[in-house]
Order: sequence, then C-alpha cells, then structure tokens
Amino acid sequence: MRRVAVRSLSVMLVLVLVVGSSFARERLNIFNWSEYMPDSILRDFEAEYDVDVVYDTYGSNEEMLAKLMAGGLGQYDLVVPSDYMVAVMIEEGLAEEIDLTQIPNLTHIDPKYLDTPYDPGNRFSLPYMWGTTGIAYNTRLIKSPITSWNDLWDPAYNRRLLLLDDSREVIGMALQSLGYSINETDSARLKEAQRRLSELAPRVVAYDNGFGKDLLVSEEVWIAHTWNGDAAMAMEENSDITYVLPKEGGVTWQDNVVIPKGAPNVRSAHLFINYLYRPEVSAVLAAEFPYGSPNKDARTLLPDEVRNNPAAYPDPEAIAKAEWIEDVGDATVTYDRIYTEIRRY
Ligand code: SPD
Repeated sequence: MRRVAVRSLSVMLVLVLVVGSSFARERLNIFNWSEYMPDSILRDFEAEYDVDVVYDTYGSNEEMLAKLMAGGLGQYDLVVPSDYMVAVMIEEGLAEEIDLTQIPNLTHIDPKYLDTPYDPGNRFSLPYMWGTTGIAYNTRLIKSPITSWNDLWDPAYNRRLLLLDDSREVIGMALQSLGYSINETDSARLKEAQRRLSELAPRVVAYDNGFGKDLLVSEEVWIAHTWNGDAAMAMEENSDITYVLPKEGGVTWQDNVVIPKGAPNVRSAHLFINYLYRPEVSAVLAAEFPYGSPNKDARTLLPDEVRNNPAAYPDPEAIAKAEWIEDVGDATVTYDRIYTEIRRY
C-alpha cells in the first residue's frame, strides 16, 4: 500500500517537473552601458517573446570586463563593448560566435558598420550604436568658441568642468592635447599625460558617464568632456549648449552587441538582437538616446530634430580626424595605474 503511494507521488513529481519546465519562461540577462536602453524596448520584447529580461548596467568597458572576469561569465547573455573591447574579448576567448542566419533583420544595418577591423566578418559582434567623444559647452556662459582639448585647462573653468569616468577616454584626451595618439604606449608620453591630468584634477567637479548631462543642463557645469549622445540630450533641454570635436581630432567609436562565453540563453540573445534591428525598434532606441544608429531604415523614422542634430549625426568631414581607441596590450596596466592615481587627486 505504502509502495503504491510512494510510486504515485514520484510520478506526480516527475509530471510537475516536466510540465513546469516546458512552461518556464526563458530569460535574457543583458549587461549594458547606463543610459543606453529605453525600458519600453525591454518590456515589449518580454511581452512578444515570453522572455523575462534581467537588465544590469555599467559605466565603462573596463568595468564590464572586470565583472565578466569576476564571475559574470555564464551569467550574462548580452554585453555591449566598444570596438577595442570587442578585440580584447575575442582575443581572450570571452565571446560566443553569433549565428548570423538567426538575424534576418541584419538587412536593415548599413554595411559601413559591419565587417569591422576588430571583428572581420562579424563572427562575434554586431553594431549597437556609434558616436564620438568631444566637448559640450554652454555658449552663453563661455563666450569664446571652444576649439581644442587644451581649452579644458583654462582656469576660468575651475570647478565648472566635467570629465568622463573612463580611463582610456580621459588619458586619451590628455595625450591628444599634447599632440600624441590616444593609443600611445610610450611610458614617457604617458607620464606627461598623467602630469597634465594631475594639473587639471583639482578643477574637475565630477567624473561621470551618464548623469553629467544634468549638470550641464542645470548650468552647474559649463564645459564637459563627453560622449555625443549625452551632449545631444543636454542640447534638447538647454539651447545654449553646443557640442564640438576638438581640432586635435577627438574620438570616434562603435559599441556592439556580443554574446559572452557560456551565456545561458543564447537563443534569447539572438532573438533580442534580431528584434532590436527592426527599424521601428532601432528608431525608439536612437530617438531616446541620440547616438548614431547603424540601422539605415530606422534613420528615416527619426524625428527631424534628432536626425538633423549634428552632435548625433556629424558630417563625415567633421569626424575625419577623430581617432579610434585600440587595444594597447601590455600598456593597459599602465593606463589602469595612471587612472587610479589621477582619481585620487
Ligand atoms: N550612455 C551610453 C554611453 C555609451 C558610450 N560608449 C562609448 C564608449 C567609447 N569609448
């Protein structure tokens, strides 16, 4: 009698497990830059595909990599590294191959953002958004036009100055101000950049990657080393703000979706990339976060004020001198050390 009861209990347990697992919703764990994804895109994707999205953010490529290496592998399904960080991830074996046959909406992507030098053939990465790094400033509070990174050192902007919180961007900016490349590996030149940044440090109000634009809008900050999308958002709220690339060149970059090694939900990751590439979805992204959209069919759907904003879509000649950040190999350790020291000043 007791044996019969135990057997039917086990049958029920197996049934519960089988039925339960076939109805369990899939998940998608996204790890992205802060201020870079409209909530509506995530909610609409969840509803349409019956997938639960778990969303987490970071402020820099280095922060993302550190978290992946410290237990994040096997936890995230999609990350959004910039160009040089895609190269690092591929080199370190941290990226899964993307099955391009599962991304039919790739046809909407402008080929100029595909087949990149850091990932030929897009085996491991696909474009998310692209942009530049330059200077945003308030033209009512700063009368003479800003043209150079060196203008950031003008003592008139003492405690009115904002810098990005990003080792490669900040050190790269100081290197370019000295006439060097942002990818410099010579230790004497890196030391020079460090000295120059230590001069600037007491005048910096904050190092910030997302919410600094609010300080520009409220006019607590007059001038900012910033990404173009943050500048474009600030310009929408305060018409005295403008954005320029410095005469030294500035930076151009492309962020990309990558499926990290060991991702638990590779199917959902592919579904999401393909969903994001629908022109109407890419347009929601590029309208809320006005960086450059690689989706050629989304651009026609953007409101005029976004499509015609030169901060978001600069003329090709305006970015002709801008440099790409590249992997500096062993010199990365020196960059990290210098940045830690600068942030202590
Ligand atoms: N708020 C999102 C900002 C994304 C900037 N990514 C580009 C980094 C280039 N070094």
